[in-house]
Amino acid sequence: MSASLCGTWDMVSNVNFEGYMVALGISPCLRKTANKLKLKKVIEEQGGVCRIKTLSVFRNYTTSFTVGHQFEEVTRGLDNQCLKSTVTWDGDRLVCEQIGQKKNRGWAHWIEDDKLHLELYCDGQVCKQVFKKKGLKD
Ligand code: VL7
Repeated sequence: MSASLCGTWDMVSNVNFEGYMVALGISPCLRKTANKLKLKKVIEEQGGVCRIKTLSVFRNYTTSFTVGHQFEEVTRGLDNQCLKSTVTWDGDRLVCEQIGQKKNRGWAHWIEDDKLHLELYCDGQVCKQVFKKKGLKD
């Protein structure tokens, strides 16, 4: 895990979260709640294991993985699917491929202008989220 992704990050923008959630088959009621959330990312690495926590007042979601090793990901509290996920580095992007019932599902993280960027994609929909380091101004 590149040191620069590690830390606590606060969401500053969230584009097409709605489209991504529709592609995941999330109910209108849950989408309405989720769309109002300001998400936080806590990214840590210890002994070769990376942990990404997505935190909110409503629900939290944590995934832990070793880069380059496929793992079983259960998206509990999200769309509740069992996925075969693999995280790799593509240049300076940390990229996850999530194999399951949905086509073309995954995400990519990278740093740009001191911000943490995230693209979440599923079945042709792309959600773009940007986070700033906690405690720093934009
Ligand atoms: C995880 C949520 C919407 C259902 C609840 C909304 C609660 C807070 O995969 C993700 O992160 C990766 C990359 O950083 C690491 O796991 C994004 C949040 C996307 C999808 C589904 C709405 C219900 C959201 C947990």
